[in-house]
Amino acid sequence: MKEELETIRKNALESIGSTKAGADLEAIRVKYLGKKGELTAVLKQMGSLAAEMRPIMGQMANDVRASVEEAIEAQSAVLEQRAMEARLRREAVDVTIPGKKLTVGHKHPMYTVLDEIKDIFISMGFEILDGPEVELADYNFTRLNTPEDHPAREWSDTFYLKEDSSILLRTQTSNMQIRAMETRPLPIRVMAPGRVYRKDEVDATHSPMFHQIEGLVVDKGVTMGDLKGTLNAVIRQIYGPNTVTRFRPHHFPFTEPSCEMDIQCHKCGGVGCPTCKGEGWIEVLGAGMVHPKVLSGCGIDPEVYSGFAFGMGLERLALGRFKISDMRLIFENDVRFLNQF
Ligand code: 2NL
Repeated sequence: MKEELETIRKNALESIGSTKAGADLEAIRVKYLGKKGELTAVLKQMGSLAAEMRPIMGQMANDVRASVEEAIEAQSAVLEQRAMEARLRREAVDVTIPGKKLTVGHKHPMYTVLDEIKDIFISMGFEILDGPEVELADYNFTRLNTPEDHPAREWSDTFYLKEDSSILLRTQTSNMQIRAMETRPLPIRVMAPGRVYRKDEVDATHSPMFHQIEGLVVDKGVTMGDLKGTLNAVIRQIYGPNTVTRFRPHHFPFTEPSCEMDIQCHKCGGVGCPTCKGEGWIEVLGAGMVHPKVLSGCGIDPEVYSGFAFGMGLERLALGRFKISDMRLIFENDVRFLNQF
């Protein structure tokens, strides 16, 4: 029996020493110390021993149990330690690796120009409006005195989103001003910048998507004098205090009378040069007194109130300002171009 106990101790300690996982240790405990384990089996033979041998063998069996339990405990601590070390290695963070460099971009040149213009209008008491680019034809055309048979509503010029021509990509930002007149208390001073869409082929001066700035003032007693004074003040802040301007008669369906505003060429002083294509003047915007039909269509009495409105293209302003020769550069987003501003 003594040999049997020694064999159990030897085998148990050997297999404990070579375990790699906690579950294996538990299996060993069951195999040797469990109710049906090898040590228990040996103890069951105690009855057949001489009486004086029983305490000695009992003592030895207890010794074996204690040393196996001790070894299991010790091996369990070793495995835990190993697992912790492996985990630390796996999750190690090298704090000496250099960080990722953040590259900070900058504002697109066109938005530099737009932000300046917004500041000018805000300083004059205008509110800046933002609104939908997908619009009802009603807000884009009909309420701007452009009825269904008007040539400006041709399918060849406008991106329609429905067969019945009722929904479209807005061709101007006037939709926002109509919405403002519908919903806001008078007087109104608003400015609506944003993307507009027309079926134009891409070339140096055209793009099917471009940006417009429109403005609208409605109050009692607003006159063409207010239009000229306001636009002169705005244009002189953009192009310089000594800019010479002129207003030419024009036609828009939504204003009456309508005009276009030119600035005298800053390059040649009006003599004629490549910058102004020999004209001496450069067109900068369209404007006019809001048509009485547009006012009354928004529930404003044209006998009591009057207003002026204007619209200009933002790309053309940015091209002139930064001496950029081709509109495509504005939209291509080539960083070699954009980095220059
Ligand atoms: C241009 C000309 C213009 C307007 C836009 C407008 C808006 C309302 C009522 C009346 Cl709600 N008019 N806008 C008026 C005149 C000209 O734009 O050449 N744009 C690039």
